[in-house]
Amino acid sequence: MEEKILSIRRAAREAVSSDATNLKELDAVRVRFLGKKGELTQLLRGMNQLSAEERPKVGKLVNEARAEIESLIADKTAELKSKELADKLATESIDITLPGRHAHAGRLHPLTLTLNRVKEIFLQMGYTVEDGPEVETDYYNFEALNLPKDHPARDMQDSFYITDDILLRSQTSPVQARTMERHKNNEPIRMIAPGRVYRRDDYDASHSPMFTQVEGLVIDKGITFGDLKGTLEYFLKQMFGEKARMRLRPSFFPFTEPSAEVDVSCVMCGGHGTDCKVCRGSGWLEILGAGSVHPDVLSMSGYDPSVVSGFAFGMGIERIAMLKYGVDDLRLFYDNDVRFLNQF
Ligand code: 2NL
Repeated sequence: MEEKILSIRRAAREAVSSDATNLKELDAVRVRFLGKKGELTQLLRGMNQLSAEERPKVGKLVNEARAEIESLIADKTAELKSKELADKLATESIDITLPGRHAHAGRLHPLTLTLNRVKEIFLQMGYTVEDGPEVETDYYNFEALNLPKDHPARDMQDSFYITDDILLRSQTSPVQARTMERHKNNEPIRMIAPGRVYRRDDYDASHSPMFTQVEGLVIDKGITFGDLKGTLEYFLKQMFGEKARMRLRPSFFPFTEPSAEVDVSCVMCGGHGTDCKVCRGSGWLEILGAGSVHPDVLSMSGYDPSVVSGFAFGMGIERIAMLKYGVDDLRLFYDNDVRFLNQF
């Protein structure tokens, strides 16, 4: 038995020093001697056949053998690990002179940038930002805004109808109508409603069946057309710079009376007009629609037009972004070509 243990120790020394040239082989050696079916373990199993005097003696020898083999393997493990690290360092060298890889940071879309600026300007004036559903009922999209059933804008050819009574909103005004309904007792409102709107338009350089609109609504006692003028002039100067001038032209919307088209002096030529391609020589650019809220629109949503009055306006964010950034085709905003988007 003692002879057997000595021979196992010899064999283990030999195996650790010559058979194990890497960590995997070393583990195989460990299993061979110390594993569940290993040579030393087998020996321990056979000990119940020994006499009572021999057992502790042999047990001690086996333990000594196990301790020696374990320590041999531990030393060899450390040796192999440091050898592997040294090999790695020698073969996997890093060229620290290589230029770094560029990390591309995302950025905000030009329409988002423009919308953020519009929101910021009105938030500074104390407006709230409201939103509502893009799938609307005929009532909120048209009826509540004084568009009677036979109005041409309600033609099936002009809007995306889902059923006879449900459609994709063609303007953000339903958000205003819903907000007015929530307010009672002629409470004042100062709000903007930004969001996507849908119309059955062509898709070309200046039209899209989906675009981003911002509408505004102010209701209070004593609100006049003069308040509208002052507000929009301030907005346009904030948006396009102090030099920007404003012009109103009479117009018509079913939901406002009187109504106006709002022009801003050309952002390209400053209003000169001469040879200007942006304003086509006129010096002016149409930028907003606006007016005093029609009394019927107020009463339809629970306001008393003999107590309060209001103004409202609407603008297309794509058009403002085109003018602000000098983009001549609105489709560029939807293509999402990163070579375009990276420029903002
Ligand atoms: C436009 C022109 C406009 C309004 C929108 C409005 C909303 C309510 C009451 C009265 Cl609830 N008016 N909105 C008024 C005038 C013009 O939009 O967006 N052109 C692109």
